[in-house]
Amino acid sequence: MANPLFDRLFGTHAGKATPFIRLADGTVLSHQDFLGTAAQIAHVLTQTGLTPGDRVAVQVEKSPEALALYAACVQAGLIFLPLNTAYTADELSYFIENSGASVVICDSRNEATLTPIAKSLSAGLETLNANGSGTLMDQAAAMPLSFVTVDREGSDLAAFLYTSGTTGRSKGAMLTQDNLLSNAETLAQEWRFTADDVLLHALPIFHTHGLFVASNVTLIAGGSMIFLPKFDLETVLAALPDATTMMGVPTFYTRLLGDARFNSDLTAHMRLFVSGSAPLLAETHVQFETRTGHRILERYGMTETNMNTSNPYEGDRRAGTVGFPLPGVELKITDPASGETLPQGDVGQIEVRGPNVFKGYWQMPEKTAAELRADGFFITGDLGRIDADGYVHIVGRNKDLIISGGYNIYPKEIELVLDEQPGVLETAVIGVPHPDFGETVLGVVVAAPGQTPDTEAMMVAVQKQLARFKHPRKLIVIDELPRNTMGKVQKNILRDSYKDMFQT
Ligand code: MLC
Ligand code: AMP
Repeated sequence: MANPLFDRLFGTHAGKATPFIRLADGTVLSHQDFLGTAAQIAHVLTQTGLTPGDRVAVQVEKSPEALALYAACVQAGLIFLPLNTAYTADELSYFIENSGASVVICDSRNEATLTPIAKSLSAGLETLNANGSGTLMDQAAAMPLSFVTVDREGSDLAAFLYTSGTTGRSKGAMLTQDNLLSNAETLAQEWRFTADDVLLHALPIFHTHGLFVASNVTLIAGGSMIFLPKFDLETVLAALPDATTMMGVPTFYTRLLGDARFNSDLTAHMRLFVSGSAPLLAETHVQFETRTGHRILERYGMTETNMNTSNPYEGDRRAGTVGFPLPGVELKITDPASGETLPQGDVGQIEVRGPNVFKGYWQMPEKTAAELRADGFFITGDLGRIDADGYVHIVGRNKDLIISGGYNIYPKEIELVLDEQPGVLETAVIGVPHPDFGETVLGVVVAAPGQTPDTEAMMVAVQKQLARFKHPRKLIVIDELPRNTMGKVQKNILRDSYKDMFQT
């Protein structure tokens, strides 16, 4: 028996003093240092009584210890459940309850709020802060630096990542060891990662992009990462000369292009810039090449599937396309109504199948069946086409989703909160173009007859319940929502009416 994910990502580095994590202050942690910390955390978790398959809910700031917690879960056969640091207590209660997490690991500053929630759901609670302090590491310090890896199969679950849905209820996407491992192996190969690579890592580690794509690819290649707490323009510019590669959401690249210091001299030594999680405007791609001489490599993925397509490392990286299906991934364009494959070049829904595709939504068989076909094809909800050269183009979404700065926001979740507020008849939440975030959230409100909703009070209600990045940047009150003959709100008309609201 073995533990394929741990053995391949982490185990191969056992005892190696090679650099793995480089911090902005110059500290370098070796693979050995990192694995020692992971082993100590694995002891703490298992000594509190956790057994393989238990869920570990984690809402902590980015730090080497936070990443070691992920490695510890893999080594101990526990299911890692990372959560956006922006989530409110209301949102967290749902995730903890829905996942049946056995323990919650949070920042000390949220301990008082989360303790009663964890207690009421019979979950333990430990703290871990950005500087590595807290009850988790206090206990870990006394633990041995090695841990006997728990046997797991490739089909066993490694992580739950929650993703919102069109009904407003988040779903726990169950990812297996094989899902993560197959994708890491493919990407490292496709993008030519080696032990010499130094990845500039400024992404959060609670989503697929920063956690699995960036970290797993680096681990599998034996390279190192400049591990920054977040994307801060000054820090990123200062760190670039020491990096060979960078992964980011389009906002990273537009922010870099907004600074004249970001030029061909600063990037001459770089090997690769990868973009994903949201559409990279063709104009950003072109501007980037003009400024730096580098062509950004755009790829396409999602929480449920990891990465599906990529532009080629060698060959033409085409602006406005997400490249070709990755080796081992099948991609087809189908008719949303019939599910039949459409003729080459037609626009339809994108479906994917492969070792990267998740196992289903935790305890939601109906939602799983609605999106994951019995033959293994996953209906992504994205609309696209394949051109004559085989490049995949994403042309829109068949799901009501806003992507702001790489974070997914489902309008329904916000509409449910807004609709409940006094004086409101109904609302429609839409995404409109935004120069920094790509898209941003706009709330359109219709007043109940004879009433005037208090939009400021509505924003307070939103703030209490929903993470900051989901908040509408503006609420506007109109007389009525445009509807089609079936009575369905025509969000496309609203999007068109307000498309210039945030454009400069
Ligand atoms: C922060 N804010 C956001 C936001 N991020 N609002 C909307 N959208 C976002 N993405 C809030 C802040 O809380 C702040 O609130 C205000 O907006 C402005 O903050 P900022 O300082 O400009 O934001 P910053 O902290 O710099 O963050 C922006 C960002 C960050 C783009 C750097 O959001 C980020 O790192 N995004 C990456 C997301 C990601 O990793 N996605 C991958 C998902 S996986 P206030 O109160 O100050 O106004 C996936 C699959 C795949 O999609 O294919 O990869
Ligand atoms: P998430 O559920 O957070 O994993 O987000 C996945 C969604 O992000 C996909 O379904 C797409 O809509 C979008 N996405 C990811 N990468 C790209 C890309 N390169 N271009 C356009 N959209 C993308």
